[in-house]
Amino acid sequence: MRTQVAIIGAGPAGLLLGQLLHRAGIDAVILEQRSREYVLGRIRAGVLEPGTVEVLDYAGVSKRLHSDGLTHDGIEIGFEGRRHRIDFKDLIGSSVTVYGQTEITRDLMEARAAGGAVSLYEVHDVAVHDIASHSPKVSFVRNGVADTIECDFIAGCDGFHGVSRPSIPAGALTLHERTYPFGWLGVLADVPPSWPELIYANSDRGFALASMRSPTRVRCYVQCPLQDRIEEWSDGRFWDEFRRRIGGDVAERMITGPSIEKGIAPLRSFVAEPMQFGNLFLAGDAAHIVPPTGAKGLNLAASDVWYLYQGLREFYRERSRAGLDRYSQRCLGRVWKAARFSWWMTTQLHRFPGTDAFHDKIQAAELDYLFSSRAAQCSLAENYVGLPLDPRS
Ligand code: RFL
Ligand code: PHB
Repeated sequence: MRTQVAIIGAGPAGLLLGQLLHRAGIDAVILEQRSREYVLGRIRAGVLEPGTVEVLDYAGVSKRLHSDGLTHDGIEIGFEGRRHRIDFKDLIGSSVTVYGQTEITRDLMEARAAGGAVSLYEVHDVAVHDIASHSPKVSFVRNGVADTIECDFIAGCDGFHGVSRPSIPAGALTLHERTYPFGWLGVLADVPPSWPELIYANSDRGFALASMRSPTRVRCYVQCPLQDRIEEWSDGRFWDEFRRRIGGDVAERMITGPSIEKGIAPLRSFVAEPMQFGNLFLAGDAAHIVPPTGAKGLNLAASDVWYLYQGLREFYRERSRAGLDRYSQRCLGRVWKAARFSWWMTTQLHRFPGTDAFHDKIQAAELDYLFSSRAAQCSLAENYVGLPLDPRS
């Protein structure tokens, strides 16, 4: 089999790249180790920056996003029994869109099927070869039969645990990492949210996030110890803990219901530099992970893909490698700023085990400054809503 771009991974990064390339007449094959249903069953991101929405508009997959997505003009931050609103619209004249990653994935899968582009699901033993050459290859096994795709470029969109990043020779990559001493326990439930906007709460029992997917579906999280097992968290225990952390009128009026999904995710900051080697390009979680507190992971995947798409289009239209050669550099400026913001949100809003009173006082001072300074609020708003995709060109 031969294609122009072999894409490993059918998460949002791989599917979005496939869609952009398909519309530009560039041939691509997507290889995914899981089934379609499994990919659609993963509950993850929920907040889209306007820049991500623009890329999805450009890719022609935003019809449902515009009809079903919820526009949010701000967020609330809970601390010491009070909630403070950060009004994006007033501060920076912009907003975010609440629309689930699952729905974006579904929209992209449907567009790909309608366009007749090739996606191979449930492929195993995916391996990349000759990535430093002009004719890289991807080998894999499907239905017990070994096969190889020859291509011009490989896009490693296979997430943090994929095969692409580890295929780059040791020594060519620098890895930067921070882990956090807690995870997020998340619950999805079919009940209407009793909060109009997302609430990020730093309570003395730990962090909680009140989010949503639609007017009839909530997504809620609590910070939990890393060693907690999901079986220890009945729905009743989760809602009780969530209520205590969110507090106030929301705790009193909120409606709870049985969880339709429940999981614990560890928190990590990770960046691999550079994001390319030869003709292998990493995009999305394959190259970097941010803790979910800043809602940046999916948005970074979309901006990487946008830059990679531009580089590939330039190569096929103008036979110029200039955009591809600059790919990593273009991505990393934005990646590090999102890594900083996500680390900052995580640090300010969670309770860290084993810290002293000095740490707590500094955290309280930082939040007090945020609630009282328009400049600090503008900075949060600007980063949350998303830094421009391309400040220099
Ligand atoms: P994905 O989604 O992990 O997709 C990678 C795909 O590659 C496949 N794969 C392979 N395929 C073939 N061969 C192999 N060897 C393979 N190895 C892996 C996998 O099966 C998978 O289908 O990465 P991608 O596309 O880069 O997308 C990244 C986003 O999924 C991620 O950054 C976000 O979900 C992060 N995130 C959030 N991001 C936001 O922008 N806003 C949010 O509100 C937000 N909330 C979250 C989040 C992530 C969370 N978790 C669970 C980590 C909330 C949570 C709880
Ligand atoms: C979500 O709705 O899943 C969500 C929203 C905001 C975040 C993280 C997750 O910061």
